[in-house]
Amino acid sequence: IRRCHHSVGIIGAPFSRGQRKDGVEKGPDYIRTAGLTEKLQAQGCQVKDYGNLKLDDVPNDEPFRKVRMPKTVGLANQHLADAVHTVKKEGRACVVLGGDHSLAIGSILGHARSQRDLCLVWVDAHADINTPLTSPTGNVHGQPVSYLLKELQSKIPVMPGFSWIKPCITAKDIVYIGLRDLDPEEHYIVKNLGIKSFSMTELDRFGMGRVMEETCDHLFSKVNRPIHLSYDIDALDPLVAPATGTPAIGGLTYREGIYVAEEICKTGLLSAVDLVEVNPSRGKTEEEVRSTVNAAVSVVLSCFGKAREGSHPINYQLPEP
Ligand code: Z70
Ligand code: MN
Ligand code: MN
Repeated sequence: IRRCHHSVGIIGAPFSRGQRKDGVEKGPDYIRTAGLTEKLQAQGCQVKDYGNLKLDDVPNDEPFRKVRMPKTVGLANQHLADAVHTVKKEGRACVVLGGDHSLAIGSILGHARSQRDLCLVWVDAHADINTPLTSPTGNVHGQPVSYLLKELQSKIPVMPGFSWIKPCITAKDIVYIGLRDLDPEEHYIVKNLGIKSFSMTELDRFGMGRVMEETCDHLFSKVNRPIHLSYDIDALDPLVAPATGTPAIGGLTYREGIYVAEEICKTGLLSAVDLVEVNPSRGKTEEEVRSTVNAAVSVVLSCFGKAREGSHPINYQLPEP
């Protein structure tokens, strides 16, 4: 069975100001050069590439408390939210290629404009749920979830560049997969709000099969909803995806990483995907860059119908002798 009747819109989001390391802005073009569009088309997807967002630094962008470049990150997310909204209005599944994970703010808010009841699967070594006031680094890529959560609204200060942001999800709408590097304040928030979380410990206990079953049970217990999959490449083990800003040892195998995407695809509910934190400049060798980019492409292909069991056109007929 050919599962993929997907219409897909690709947005390049070369965000880099949500963190401090150069090179992550090159992620979208490396992923394209590896043949993402052609490979999606070859598996039956209809693809429209919306190109890269044009992002500029806002002048005089002083830190707000510790938060770095708030106006620049806020404005970039406003542009991305508009672009994602456009893709959804045109009836496509949206793929946002990053760029750092601060882009999840605009990606999810833009998605929520057309899909009000969306749920969020966050695949990452990190929870990215620091508030501006708990962040140990000031990097917005460690904070995006905090701006999106209704339960944390009272803990978010008014910040330059961020006044347009209104939280659109609640704690019960989120599932984390792959966590292994949280700040104490983040662990407090995740536990205190009761966010469903499958850290590497739960993965070791249950295996990825049961983790994905419970993920779907948690999100779709009452009704089916559109899924926003926010996939940080650093969820994968650094042996598979070393070219990323904050590699964390002990991550998902390639097989586990692909399995997440296959299962999300099989729900038929995938509405938008972020693929973030591919940083070609962080590869120590060409091979490390190739392996990381290849993993990113494979995750997206699996999101949109590529199956390891194989597949065939629905009307296929064997040739007659
Ligand atoms: C830390 C912070 C983070 C990614 C690092 C790190 C967050 N918790 N996220 N790398 N992708 O700065 O808030
Ligand atoms: Mn992340
Ligand atoms: Mn991460």
